[in-house]
Amino acid sequence: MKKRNSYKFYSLLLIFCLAIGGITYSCGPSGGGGKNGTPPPPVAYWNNNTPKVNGDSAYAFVKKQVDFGPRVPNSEAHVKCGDYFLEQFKAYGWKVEAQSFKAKRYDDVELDSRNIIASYKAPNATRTILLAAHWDARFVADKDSTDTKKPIDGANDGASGVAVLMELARTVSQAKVKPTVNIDIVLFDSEDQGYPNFIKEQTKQDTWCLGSQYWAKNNDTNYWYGILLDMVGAKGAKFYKEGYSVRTAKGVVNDLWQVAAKIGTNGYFIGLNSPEIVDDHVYVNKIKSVPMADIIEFDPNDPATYFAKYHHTHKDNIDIIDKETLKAVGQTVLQYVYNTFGSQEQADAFQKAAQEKAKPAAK
Ligand code: 1BN
Ligand code: ZN
Repeated sequence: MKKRNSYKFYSLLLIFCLAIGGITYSCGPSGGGGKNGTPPPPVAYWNNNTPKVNGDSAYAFVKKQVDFGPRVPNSEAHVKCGDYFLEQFKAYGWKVEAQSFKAKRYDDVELDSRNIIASYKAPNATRTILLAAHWDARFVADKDSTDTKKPIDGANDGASGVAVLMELARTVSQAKVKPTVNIDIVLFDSEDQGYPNFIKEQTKQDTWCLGSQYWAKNNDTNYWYGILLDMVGAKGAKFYKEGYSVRTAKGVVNDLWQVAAKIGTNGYFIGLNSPEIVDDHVYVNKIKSVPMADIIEFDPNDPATYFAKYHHTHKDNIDIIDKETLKAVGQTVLQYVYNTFGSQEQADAFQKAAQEKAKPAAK
C-alpha cells in the first residue's frame, strides 16, 4: 500500500514538472561533435526565462538593410551597411570586429569583403556557439526575366537572416536573464556572388560562400554547434530539415524542430526532410567540423529548383517579408540558445534549482 502511494506521489510530481515545463528533459542529441571530441549540443533542459523576440523590430532591421540599396561587394551600399552592423552590435554591448579580405569571384574580379563578427561573453562559460547568416546581396537577378544584369534587393536572401540575428542581439542586450553560453554571431560576406546561370561554361569549383570559406580557414574557436539562417523572412515560408544539416548535425536539427513544436512555431518548421544544399554551413562543417544546422526556406511545390519563386529575382524585395515569420524563427532559435548551458556545471545547477522549485512545500 505504502509502495503504491509513493509511486503515485512520484508520478504526480513528474506530471507536475512536465506541466510547468521547468525541467523537461528532452531527447539526447545525436549530431556530430566539434573538434577535439567535443560532445554534441543538447536541448537538455527547458529554460522558461527566455525573453521575447519582437517581430516589428526584426522587420525594421530588414528594411534598414534594404534601404541602403543592394549590398553588393565593391559598392557604396555595401560599405555603408557593413559600417552600420559594426555600430549596431556595439550599441548592444557586443564586442564586434570586421574581418576584411579580398575574395576572388568566379571571373577573377576582386571583391572587397568583410565578415562581421559580434561576440557575447557569458560569465564562466566554457562553451561557445555560432549563429550566422550572409549579409551580401546577389549582384545579378539571374533567375528573373527582366533586368537580369541588375543586382537584387535581397530582402529575404541576405537581409532576413541578418535581421533575425540583430534582433537576437538586441533582445539579449535588454533581457534581465542572459544566456549562459558564449555566442559568436558571424555575418558572412560574399556568399551570393557565385556563377550566374547565364554563364554556360562553369568550370570553377566553390564560387559561392566565399566569406564562410575564408572565415573557416582563419578561425580557431572551438564551437559547440552552429545555426545558419538563410531566407527566413518570407510570408508563408516553410522550413524543412535540410539534408546536409540532417546528415552532419542531426541532433541540432531535431532539437530545433522539437523546440518549434513546443513553442508553437511548427507551422513554419515542417518535420520533413528536404534535399542537401550547398550553403555556408557546409564549409563551416567541412573545414572546422562544427555541426551546423541551416534553417532555409524550401518550396515543396518546386523541389527541382528547391527555392521559392522570388529567389534571385527582383521580387526578393521588402514586399515579401513578414514580421511573423521573422519572429517565429527568432523565437525558436533564442529558445534553443537559452536551453544551451555554458558548462556542464551550469546545466547541473539549473536542473537542481528547477527540481527544488518544483518540490511540494514540506509540512
Ligand atoms: C543560398 C541562397 N545560396 C545562394 N543564395 C547558396 C546556393 C548556391 C544555393 C548555389 C544553391 C545553389
Ligand atoms: Zn542567394
